[in-house]
Amino acid sequence: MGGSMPDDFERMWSDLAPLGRSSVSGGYFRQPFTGVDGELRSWFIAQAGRRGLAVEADGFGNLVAWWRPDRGADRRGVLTGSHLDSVLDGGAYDGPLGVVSALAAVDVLRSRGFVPSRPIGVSVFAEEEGSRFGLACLGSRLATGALSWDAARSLRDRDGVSLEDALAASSGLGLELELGPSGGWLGGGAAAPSLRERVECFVELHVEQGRDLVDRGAAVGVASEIWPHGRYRFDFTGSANHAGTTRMEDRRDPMLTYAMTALAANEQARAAGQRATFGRLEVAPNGTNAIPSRVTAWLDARGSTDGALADLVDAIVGQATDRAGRDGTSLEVTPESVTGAVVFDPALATRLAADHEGGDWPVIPTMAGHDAGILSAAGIPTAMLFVRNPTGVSHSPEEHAEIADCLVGVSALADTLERLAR
Ligand code: HGY
Ligand code: MN
Ligand code: MN
Repeated sequence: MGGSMPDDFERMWSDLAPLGRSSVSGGYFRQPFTGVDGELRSWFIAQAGRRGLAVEADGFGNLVAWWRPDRGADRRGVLTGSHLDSVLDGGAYDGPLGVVSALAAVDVLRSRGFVPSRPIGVSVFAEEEGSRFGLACLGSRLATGALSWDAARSLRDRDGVSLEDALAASSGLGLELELGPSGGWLGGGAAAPSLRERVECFVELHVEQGRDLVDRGAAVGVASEIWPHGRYRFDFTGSANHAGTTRMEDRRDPMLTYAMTALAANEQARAAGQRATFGRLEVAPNGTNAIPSRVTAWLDARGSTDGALADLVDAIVGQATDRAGRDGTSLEVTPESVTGAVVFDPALATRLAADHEGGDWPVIPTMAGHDAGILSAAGIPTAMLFVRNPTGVSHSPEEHAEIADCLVGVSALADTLERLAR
């Protein structure tokens, strides 16, 4: 153990509360490789130190704090944890709840006198939301090899800063990161064992991002699957012109094509029982008294199956293309990331959900993406626990979980780790 007593759940939660919080909206801006990210990482490293956990970094921004038992330290570990970054103006729980709960679960296990027979790691994956570099689960994709460093290094944020430069600059934030990613994972470079070789299984605890657990009257649940989802950039190009002097019939206005496409996306998704959202827009030149020359919009689409997702996107692109023809504009669509269906290990989900005081935990699907989906797709047996969210609101300052439910979640995670690391 480190020199001082570890903080409990509520203390850790209140430590994190001010970090990256907007005084205007009350929401969080915790973008990766920024000053606030450095504060979040320093906090995590300090918490790991208080528990005597050994922190490893991998040069991609991912961290793991290991509880290594005297016997079994060489065995593959049970990994838990989540992420500390947020969407723009996000809630407090999406990500941090999984990290704080994991540290608190280690404390619970120790207070029970439990000694694991294999290492237990608490992970923090970088840029899960893709809020800065556009690609969700960036850290876990790099850690598993789902994305190569060569493909990732030149990703750019909205100010044109590359991922490579952002990572290099983060050394000035007091982060204990190894720089110069080499494809190895967690501190060893290219010759290090891969994630799959070091990790037996992964469990991510997460705030629920819908109301399924509320409807079922359950404080915690287990994930069955993640819907396929993707991000698609729509570049609508037209012709800039004067807002007053250009006759309506002479215009080539990309905003019109975009507007109709947003309506079409909503209509198509409703009709098919799927999800489609345009939540980000860039307009050039973005002047009040000029017809825009270009509108760039990002579609987030999610479907119940890979085929349903492909059909949904095809239908939206088809309507957008027709409309562009009528508006005299042009459209280019670029899929920026498409993530296939993830079905979590059903035997593991059933095992973790069964035989609890008060009955089995519900096993439910989610339409949100997670690092757990990336690790599962990499062949690592993976499970997720969800904690009830009273309103189901997420990716918003309104996101919430009651403290009593969070503590049930900590205890559920401790039980789960005990089953896996016994
Ligand atoms: O966007 C998502 O589904 C996730 O919350 N990152
Ligand atoms: Mn999220
Ligand atoms: Mn999340």
